[in-house]
Amino acid sequence: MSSETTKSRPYGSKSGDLRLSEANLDKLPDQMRRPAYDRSRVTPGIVHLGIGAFHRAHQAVVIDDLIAGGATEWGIIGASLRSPDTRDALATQDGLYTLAVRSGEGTDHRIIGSVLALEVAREKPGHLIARLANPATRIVSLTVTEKGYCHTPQTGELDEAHPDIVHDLQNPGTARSAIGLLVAALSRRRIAGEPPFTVLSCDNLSANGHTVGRIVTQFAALRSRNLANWIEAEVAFPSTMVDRIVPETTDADRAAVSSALGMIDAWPVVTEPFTQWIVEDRFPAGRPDFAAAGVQLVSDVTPFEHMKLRLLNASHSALAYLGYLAGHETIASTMTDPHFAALARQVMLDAAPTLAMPEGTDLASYGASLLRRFSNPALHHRTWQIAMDGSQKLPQRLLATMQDRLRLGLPIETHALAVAGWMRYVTGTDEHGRTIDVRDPLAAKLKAIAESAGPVAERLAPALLEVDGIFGTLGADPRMRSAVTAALTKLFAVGARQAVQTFQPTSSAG
Ligand code: CS2
Repeated sequence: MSSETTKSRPYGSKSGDLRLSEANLDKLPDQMRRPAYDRSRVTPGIVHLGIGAFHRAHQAVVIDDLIAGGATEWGIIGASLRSPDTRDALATQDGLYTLAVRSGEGTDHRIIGSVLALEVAREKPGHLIARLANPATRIVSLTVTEKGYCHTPQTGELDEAHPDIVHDLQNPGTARSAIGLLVAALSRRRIAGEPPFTVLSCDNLSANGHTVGRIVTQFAALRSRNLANWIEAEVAFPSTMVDRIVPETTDADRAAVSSALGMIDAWPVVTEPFTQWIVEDRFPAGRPDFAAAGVQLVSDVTPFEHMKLRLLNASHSALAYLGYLAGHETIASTMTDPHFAALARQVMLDAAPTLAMPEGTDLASYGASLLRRFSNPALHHRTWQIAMDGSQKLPQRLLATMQDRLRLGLPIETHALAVAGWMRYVTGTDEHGRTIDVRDPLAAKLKAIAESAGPVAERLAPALLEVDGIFGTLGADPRMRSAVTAALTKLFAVGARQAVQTFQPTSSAG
């Protein structure tokens, strides 16, 4: 979700170009919305780790609204873990950037002012740890993507062999991972006798709050049992469900936004009109009045999180792998093929019986709205972008549903086709023999498996299903093996387009 993988190219660096900044706000077109508050009076209360496009189009917008309503003690310090690109682009803009909301009706531009300063952990980890340890920081939120949690996706446990974890255990003062940074700062708070901050994960992990809580505590226990006990007793890790589709910003977006502004914005964010944030209300260190900005506060976010992961993200991933293989560059383009739209819908229908939603939840209209959002022609959301990091995404998006459906005695062909799409994709060669740029922490391992199995479904499917960190015990289930092997056989035989076009869900799909 964070755009740490996005490479910003020098943009608008010609001298003489007017640049978005505090001083130039009054030179923007009159009607353009901008911070309706005095930014110099805003103080930081939140440090956000992973200041990519998603955070800037989602949480930072909510905070911008709240500050405008008077919550001036909740400004954001944004940190990237590794890449200096966002900091470099926004520092000269005083942290200001444009939110461009696109739909079929056009684009709405708004300047966001809630990000007060930016940091890069890798450059000055000590500085960032000191910020986190400062009692003024009451919430530390995260969008570091699934792989940023240094865990085993299938189990949700800390991956103790992860190179960043090994590094951070040996060098707590120069931690690299989000987990190492959080624990270094929490340890300082404890030693100083200060109350901790609340940790707010905003990534698409199952039970994201519980998961990050577990990983942080496991990491802390490797440093000191007392520290781990203190974290367990004192630190709140509310779970959240976050939703907004935010494609990577392209140079064309930069140019279009800058032309609307009449000045350069080196890194605007582009998104859809829809936005949703559901948060568990556990903030012992205080929180802004989220509800005033439309955030839903609940006591248990699990059902909403499952609904989103299993309907939105699951069908997104299915469209991404199969759409990419069928030659579609974007989700909107994939959705123009009615068979792909039908498949996305079927992924959602099949997930429905595995959900336990609160009374009154209308899953059918939720699903229909997702299909409309995916079809938004104004968003250039690349299938390749969503296909990234499949090893970290599959368990909570697709596999959990398959597990539940098998338990309920229901067929799993629809999801098996999506998983087979991922398998075909990670071979690294497309249907025309061209290389696929597979981005995944396990890419090398997956490629080696694909090379030794060859393009033979009966060998490749079982070999990939044995990757324990992804599939766990589900990989050994004969029903799983046969459904995925059958789908992969078809993909190799007729290609993704035809496999989707001829796909018939079993009638008792639930
Ligand atoms: C997408 C998500 O990149 C992906 O894997 O499925 O980022 C998706 O766009 C968001 O979760 C929507 O809220």
